[in-house]
Amino acid sequence: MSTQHKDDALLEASRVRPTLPPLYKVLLLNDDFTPMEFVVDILQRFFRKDREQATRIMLQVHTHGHGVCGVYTKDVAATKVEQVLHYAKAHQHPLQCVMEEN
Ligand code: TYC
Repeated sequence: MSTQHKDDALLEASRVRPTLPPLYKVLLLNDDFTPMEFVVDILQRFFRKDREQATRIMLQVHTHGHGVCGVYTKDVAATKVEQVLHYAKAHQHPLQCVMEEN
């Protein structure tokens, strides 16, 4: 198959089936100091979880070391991480939040 033909086929495939943007998980990490109630509040405030979902995720982090708060595009995930770290720092808690490609 000619190079030109392959290029045309690739172009056609991307036109018909546009690729989805990469998604990122936002994770909370466990520590020994941040109060459980503060973590539940974070999950409700920044990740729009109800109290039951927030409590479940907080306990997952507390028990297993990390837990997924949500999955977002890169910019949204980065903003969530920034908001959580800023809010935790303002309240003098060492809570850590990271993002990781899904
Ligand atoms: N391990 C904390 C405690 O016992 C609670 C906690 C949960 C902290 C989740 C951080 O992301 C976290 N107070």
